[in-house]
Amino acid sequence: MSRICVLGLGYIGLPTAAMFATHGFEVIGVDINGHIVETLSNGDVHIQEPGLKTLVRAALQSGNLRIAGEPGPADAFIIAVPTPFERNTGPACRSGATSRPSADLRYVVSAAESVVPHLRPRSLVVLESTVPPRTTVEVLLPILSRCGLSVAGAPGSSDAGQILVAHCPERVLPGRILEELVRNDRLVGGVDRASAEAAGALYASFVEGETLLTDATTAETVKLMENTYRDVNIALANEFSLVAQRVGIDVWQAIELANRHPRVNILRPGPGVGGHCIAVDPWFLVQAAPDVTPLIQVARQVNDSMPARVVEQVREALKRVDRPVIACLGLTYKADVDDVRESPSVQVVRHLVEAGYSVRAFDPYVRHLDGLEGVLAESLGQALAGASAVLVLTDHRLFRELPPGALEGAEGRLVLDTRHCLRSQPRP
Ligand code: SAJ
Repeated sequence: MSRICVLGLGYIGLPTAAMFATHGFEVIGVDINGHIVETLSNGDVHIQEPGLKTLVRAALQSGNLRIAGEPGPADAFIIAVPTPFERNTGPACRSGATSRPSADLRYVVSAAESVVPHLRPRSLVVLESTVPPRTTVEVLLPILSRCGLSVAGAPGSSDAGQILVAHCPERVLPGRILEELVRNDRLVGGVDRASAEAAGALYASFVEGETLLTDATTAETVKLMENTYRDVNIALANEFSLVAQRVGIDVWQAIELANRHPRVNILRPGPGVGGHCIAVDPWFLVQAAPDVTPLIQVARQVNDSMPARVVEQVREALKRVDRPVIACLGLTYKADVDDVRESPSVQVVRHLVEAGYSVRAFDPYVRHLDGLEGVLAESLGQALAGASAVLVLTDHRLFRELPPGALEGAEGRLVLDTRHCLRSQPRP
């Protein structure tokens, strides 16, 4: 197997394409977004991720990575396109019932359709996108079957399918993608044994962790379980922070003390959960079994309610300040990434603006944000000038490393640190 076509050159597809290209494969990297194709073809990289630019440039310069707007012939096709979620706006929701978002598979479907004409006997198709359980079997296989060859695992196909199919979910942490792509164990869910073995062998070309072979539906579910586990645990930390406020204790000290128990490891409370994974994936499990997942659904609601809680805290803290100007620091969903998808920090800023506060927001990784152009400051200094209060929303290194007291300044501004990330003043 020497030629690979990677569909979707985003946070996962691009590093994966570059990784294969620097491990001896001939790779066609495909994206339907003309701007991304053009940027990459010029040797620039549209994603901020440590080491990625260097890796992509090395892959392009080696001649092993070619960027294209549509797929071409290859031995393996890797689908790494986004799976957004759509909020249910049906009659039940309009009547006030709880809306349960579900997966929007349109990009997965069109990527799968685009590879059909290129399938040949022994082609391997790998779905990396995070999807609800049974998507590989119930959505992907029927599309691939249109190629006219027998597809492994598809109803009516012979035992030995001519087209091999697997789901190999990505599990890498934004900010550490390249390291985790290589070091993490890799889940490989085949629609049959031959598919799992072929996909496992492909990833073993660069994965140093173990390749764990299973079936496609188990791999889909495991990926969702991992992110749901984290979401529920963050919700618990957030709920503890609300209890702590109510009983008048410092939640950070309380968590530190509780975590001294050998079997307790409470995560960090904050302004909520963002990003395109943890804030989304639990809904894909709920979608599969809504009546048996009350805990998962409530955890999502707890985390989604956190931006509004932060706004309540700000309102309470500033109620005696006349016409306050608030400097909001950090807009991305977590530290030192450039991703604002589902970011609770952005939601807090939007709520504050809607509530009529005068806001100046600064994030070293964000230069533009739809609808918030008027509040974006170009520098930390510009955000702080004239501010009566500072709200820290994302724990970027730039803010973590500020000297104690830097944000209070000579003016003695009120500082609310939702991430507990600032260096504290030495105690007198
Ligand atoms: N967060 C907290 N408290 C914490 C930890 C995180 O409030 O103690 C918040 C973060 O600020 C952020 C959100 O949760 O808003 C998610 O951040 P994260 O660093 O926990 O995770 P992601 O979304 O960047 O990446 C996750 C990872 N999954 C797990 O750790 C189980 C990663 O391994 C997955 O590959 C990725 O989702 C994905 O693509 O699915």
